[in-house]
Amino acid sequence: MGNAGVSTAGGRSLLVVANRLPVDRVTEPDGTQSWRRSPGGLVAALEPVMRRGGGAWVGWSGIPGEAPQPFTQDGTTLVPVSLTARDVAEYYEGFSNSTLWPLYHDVIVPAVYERQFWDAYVRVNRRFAEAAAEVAEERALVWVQDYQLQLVPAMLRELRPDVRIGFFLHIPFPPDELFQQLPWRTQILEGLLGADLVGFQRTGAATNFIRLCRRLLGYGYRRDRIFADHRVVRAQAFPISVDSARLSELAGRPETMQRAREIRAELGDPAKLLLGVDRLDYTKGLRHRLTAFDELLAEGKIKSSEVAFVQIATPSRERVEQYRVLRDEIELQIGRINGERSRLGTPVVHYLHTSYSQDELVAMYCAADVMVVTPLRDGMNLVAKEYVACRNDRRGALVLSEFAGAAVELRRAFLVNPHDIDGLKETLLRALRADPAELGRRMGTLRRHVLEHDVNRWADRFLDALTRG
Ligand code: GDG
Repeated sequence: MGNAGVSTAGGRSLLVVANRLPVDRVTEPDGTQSWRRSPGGLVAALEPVMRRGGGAWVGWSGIPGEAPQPFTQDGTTLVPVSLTARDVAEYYEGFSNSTLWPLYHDVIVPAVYERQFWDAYVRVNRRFAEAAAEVAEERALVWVQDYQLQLVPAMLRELRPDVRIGFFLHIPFPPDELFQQLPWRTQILEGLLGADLVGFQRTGAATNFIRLCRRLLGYGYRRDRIFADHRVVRAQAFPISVDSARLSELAGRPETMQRAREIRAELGDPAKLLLGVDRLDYTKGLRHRLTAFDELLAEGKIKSSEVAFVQIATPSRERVEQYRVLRDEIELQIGRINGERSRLGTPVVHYLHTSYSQDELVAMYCAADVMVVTPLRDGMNLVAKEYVACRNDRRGALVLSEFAGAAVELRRAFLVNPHDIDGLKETLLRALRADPAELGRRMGTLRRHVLEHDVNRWADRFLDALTRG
């Protein structure tokens, strides 16, 4: 086995193929350039898996133009794939984030169907498949990630019939009526069926996929097995999670607890602190939670002298039109709330359009009384699980949308339908007013689940299933 592989069950090496490499290029104050681990759901989830043994990872560096040579970082061999500025506009911002992302999230905003975007998607998927085919070791396990690369499994199988291919979709897989809108629907299904194992966050998504293969391609199935010509493809749920033990340990450090106290003090020691942490994305239900919070203030059910709302909105996909529109809307809404409800020197909503270190994020989780997670649709939502993992004190309330994949497991959260603003207000109030005994019982149950079902278990389950065949 070469140094690009990690030994897994069955002695096969592991190769991850994802849109992005798990690092960002950064320029230090002295002008030197280096790579730093990037934020975001997928990297957060896979980093500990790779750290365990040093595998190889094929992906884009995040910078358009010629790809750097392969290099090694923290024991992982990183193999950059090049994207031109046009590829970024058409494959990434176009087909991935203006077509697939809205379509797979219940068309919260309209999906764009543009033939040029599709052509770019095919072209770039082929480039990833070729790069993977070139570096995968003999009989390797190749784990393809997410909606940007749904054609890679079939393309890779053509080039390298010896490897075993797994695919994991981090976002929802839509029901029949929505998926059928896609002009390239059969090609996407055929692309995914190149895998031996197709993993989803929820059972319902796997069922949607199996039914579509039946309806559009005529393939029979039995339970989670699809009979695709001469091959059997399994479609199953593998709910992703977080590195719970590591987060819990970080949260327990004296310096984290001290920082959590400082954060509260900097906010004027509010009686109750509410927190939202999201990429600035229209799927995350920011507008709904802000509306509910605003109305509670307007009605005097909560007082601006007693509460503070911190919303961290990490910049995301800023060149996609719908994200620009969203940013304007959210900033207008927050400006209005603060204009009408704040007191001199203490805004009631603290809006931070920036990215934080994980240490600071964990301190925020520890400082917050109510974690507000209200997506309109979300594959899983790691923020909800991170909050639970950090609450060693069993305090804190998790308000969680029924439309996040995480709601399937976190039944003892304060579950809510974010479209129902009255229901959301009532749930926020219940979470704010719950007594410590109730919060402790709820959080205890949530913690048992998240600590046991962590990201290592997720990866092990997926890779075991892939290895077993
Ligand atoms: C996709 C799916 C699925 C956020 N701000 C900062 C920061 N983050 C980290 C969080 C969390 C991650 O980013 C966000 O993950 P989510 O799961 O909440 O959401 P998506 O980015 O939409 O992820 C999602 C996920 O993939 C995994 O499968 O759960 O459904 O949409 O880890 O902590 N991290 C740091 N600074 C920030 O400012 N360091």
